[in-house]
Amino acid sequence: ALVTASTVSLIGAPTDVGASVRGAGMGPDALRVAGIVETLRAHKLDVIDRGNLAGPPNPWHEPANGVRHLDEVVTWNRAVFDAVSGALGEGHIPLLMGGDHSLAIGSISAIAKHCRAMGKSLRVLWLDAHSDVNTEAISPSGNLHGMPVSCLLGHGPASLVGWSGQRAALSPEDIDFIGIRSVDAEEKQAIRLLGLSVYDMRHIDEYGMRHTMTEILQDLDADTHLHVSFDLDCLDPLEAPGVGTRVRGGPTYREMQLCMEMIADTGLMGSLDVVEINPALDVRNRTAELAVEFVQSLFGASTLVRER
Ligand code: Z70
Ligand code: MN
Ligand code: MN
Ligand code: MN
Repeated sequence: ALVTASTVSLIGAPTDVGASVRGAGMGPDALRVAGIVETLRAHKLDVIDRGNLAGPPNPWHEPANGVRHLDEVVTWNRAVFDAVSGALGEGHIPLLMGGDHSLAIGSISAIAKHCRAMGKSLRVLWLDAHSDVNTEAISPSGNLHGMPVSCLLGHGPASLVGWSGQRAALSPEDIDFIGIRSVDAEEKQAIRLLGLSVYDMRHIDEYGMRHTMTEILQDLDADTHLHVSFDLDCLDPLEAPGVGTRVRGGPTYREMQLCMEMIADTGLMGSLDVVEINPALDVRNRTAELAVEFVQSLFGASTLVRER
């Protein structure tokens, strides 16, 4: 493996407060049952499972002022922020096991703060069927798992913005989206206005995963901290049925393996979110098992049988 640090800290955040489909809170244990700890250890990584964070239950309310469960999402993200900061402070690679994708607000805010302190630049790869760039003003659902990117860019509910120590944890050029195919109407305008780099399924269909990833990864340098935010609904639901929002037409198993292997080849991945696995909707834990396979590849367990 080319990763710089060799200790992975697993952080479980068992909640679905940012979603309107329940079940993503069981994601951390589904990943453990699928063998995430043993699999990473087999690849000579030190793994510390820090267990699950504690937080409020899902109150199951309707949205208020454009957002559902704001207080609960804030509380969960505070716990995630602290745990991810702690792992980074020890020189570990934090691996956040969600939980829904709103938890990326806490994890990426902590990572952005750490990168600024270390003088590193941060690049985020957002692997998702959705772009998650809604705000409370434009979201059709009020679900905060559709808004984490906006919060990280400095637009969103005040209590979820500014955690990295600056209004915006990320600038639009710091993030690349991969696999996108479901974007709400006003969200599209936001993407254009912000000038975000969206490598949607149309792009992957036309240019292929290899060309797409080559383009995304070409301008990384040795001082870049690469963060991967992996929403399992990025994959085609034929491969990964255990997600709250299935959107057909996603990357195949092979395309996603290549994506992960090309990320691993950079040797720059310093942190990872694995989110939106919904065991209640899965088939025999298939989606968590698939996630473990892709995490292995991200950590350099190439499926290659010959040297290139
Ligand atoms: C929609 C919204 C979303 C995940 C659904 C969907 C967002 N754009 N994200 N499932 N992971 O409600 O904002
Ligand atoms: Mn998402
Ligand atoms: Mn998604
Ligand atoms: Mn870019």
